[in-house]
Amino acid sequence: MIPQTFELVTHPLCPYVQRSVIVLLEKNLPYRRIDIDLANKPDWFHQRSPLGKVPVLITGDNRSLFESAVICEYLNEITPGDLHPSDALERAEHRAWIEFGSDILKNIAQLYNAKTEQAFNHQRQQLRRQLEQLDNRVVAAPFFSGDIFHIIDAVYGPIFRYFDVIDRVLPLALFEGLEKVQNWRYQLRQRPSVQQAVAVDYPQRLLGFLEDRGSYLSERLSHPATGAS
Ligand SMILES: N[C@@H](CCC(=O)N[C@@H](CS)C(=O)NCC(=O)O)C(=O)O
Repeated sequence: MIPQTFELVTHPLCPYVQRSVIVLLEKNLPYRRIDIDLANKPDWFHQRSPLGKVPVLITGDNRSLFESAVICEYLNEITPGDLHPSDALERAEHRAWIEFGSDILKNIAQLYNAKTEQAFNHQRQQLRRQLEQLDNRVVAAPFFSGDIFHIIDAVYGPIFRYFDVIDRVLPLALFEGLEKVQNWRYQLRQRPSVQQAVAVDYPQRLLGFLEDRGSYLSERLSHPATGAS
């Protein structure tokens, strides 16, 4: 591999950014974050990001790569140590469950944007079903497939982090009885790369972002002791 310092175009709250950062950290790759305002994207960003989304990885020779799953795969391929299983079918399964993780993220966004209690509860049920599906699949001893940390673990760390923050203010009880997923969530929370993928002010920033959605969850987070859920 050519020695290089990567630049990663980021947003402080983005879970897709976090998975790329976790892989950079797991691979001990030097990188510099460039946080941008997604509500006011700089002109240069559109040249770098055809979909207008973060993360974008800028390589040492000034090429750009977009889409977090692709960035993670690339970083994995150019460095020693494989963050995917060696068996082809197991590797493919990991990729499938990574896609499942992206679907969970879409449902989380729908949960925090839901305008009514009914829509919120519908999304909560969707997420609960997805966590049950995960519970049937995950090994969680301690990671998705056992004792080796893989890219898929980098994907789920940021997913669980949402609930670490929300549950402190408004317990959603999404993980109740799902012991394997709970254990996996706990193990990922202890992983230094997962912890270091966000700044120390992440919980306050996330809560501020959620409270500004003008949604049912915004209202509940602002007044957690009132209202039914
Ligand atoms: N599929 C993309 C999703 C990335 C994504 O949705 N990023 C969000 C922030 S978390 C974004 O940049 N949104 C800006 C926009 O859609 O305008 C990936 O995996 O990289």
